[in-house]
Amino acid sequence: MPKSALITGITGQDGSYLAELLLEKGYEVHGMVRRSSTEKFDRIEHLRDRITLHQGDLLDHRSLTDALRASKPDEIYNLAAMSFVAVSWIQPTLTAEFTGVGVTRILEAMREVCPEARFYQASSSEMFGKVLEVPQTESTPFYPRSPYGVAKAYGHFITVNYRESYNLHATSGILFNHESPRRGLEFVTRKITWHAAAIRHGQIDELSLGNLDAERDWGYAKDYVDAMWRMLQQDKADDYVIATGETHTVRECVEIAFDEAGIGADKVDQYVKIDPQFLRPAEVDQLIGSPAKAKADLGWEPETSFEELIRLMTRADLGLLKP
Ligand code: NDP
Ligand code: GDR
Repeated sequence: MPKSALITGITGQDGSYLAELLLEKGYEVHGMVRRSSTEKFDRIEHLRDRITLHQGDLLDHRSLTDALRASKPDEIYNLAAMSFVAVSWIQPTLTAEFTGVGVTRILEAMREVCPEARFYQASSSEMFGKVLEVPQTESTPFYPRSPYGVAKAYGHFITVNYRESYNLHATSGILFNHESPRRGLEFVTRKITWHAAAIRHGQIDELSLGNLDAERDWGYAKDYVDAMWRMLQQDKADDYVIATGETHTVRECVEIAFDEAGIGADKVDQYVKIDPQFLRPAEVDQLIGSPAKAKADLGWEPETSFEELIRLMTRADLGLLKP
């Protein structure tokens, strides 16, 4: 019998790569999608005839139990969330509902329908926020700096609590930023690579950004979904940091993208305008994760460097926008 997996957030960046990985491994793949007046399934269009989709929403308990009953999963990957940090200040309560309490709803549904399944929670380096230790590990205390980070900290602790209270196989993956050509255009790396390509093709002549000095530990989404799968293959559920252990600035990202696009790494100040609307009410400090435990226990290591990542994203956008 092939294993069955249910992915919430299958239409997102990570959901689409994880679905591909699980299909390659012979899984029966189910995805939960929410109803919309216009279907936006671009990232999974190429997989549509190989996966089964179930209507559901993290706000609706009944739809969660129905999706679990129908998919009978051995593994549940809870990737659905309001995932854009900047919007969490604009919709703080909704973010808490989806990204925080939504985790309790799906854990409760799992307890009711399939308590023997294995559960993965998509936790985030945003929980570290105001950094108390560098690099950050599984035992670094949290000090979130956005409503999103606060909601994710709730999601993390409820996952740990259900593991300890009900002996569920519930794992929290604390993933640092990970990007790809499928990244949403509102996130900074993809915004940069898309604009670099559009500037190169003569379609626009400006890129508006916020804090160029912000630093992140950026990896490749394809590498990171492999870590999610590895976590659920462990006999014991646990928490794992997934990161590269390196940090880079937004400015470096622009320089690499401009170089790859043939604009020139030295042309940042010519094209980039600082727009205060992209500054955040509170910024996180220096995020650098230690993947040491993931390497030791899961045999996982990042395979794609930051520079390779930004170059491959830029090439993808150059192709996409080619006139
Ligand atoms: P995306 O924003 O690309 O995808 C989010 C997914 O969640 C989409 O499929 C979206 O559906 C779905 N979703 C949102 N709200 C609901 C809801 N109420 N009910 C059901 N589905 C919902 O995010 P990523 O793929 O980048 O991230 C996946 C997860 O990992 C998220 O939880 C994110 O917070 C977390 N994470 C991401 C990191 C990263 O760097 N990418 C790092 C650390 C954690 P729809 O298409 O309908 O909008
Ligand atoms: P982040 O990603 O908030 O870390 O959350 P994002 O790409 O939005 O921001 C990264 C850094 O870049 C700075 N920045 C800008 N950001 C955006 N979006 N737009 C800009 O114009 C801009 N200019 C500078 C930001 O201030 C920030 O410092 C991502 C999401 O995927 C979360 O879901 C996930 O949990 C975390 O990564 C880990």
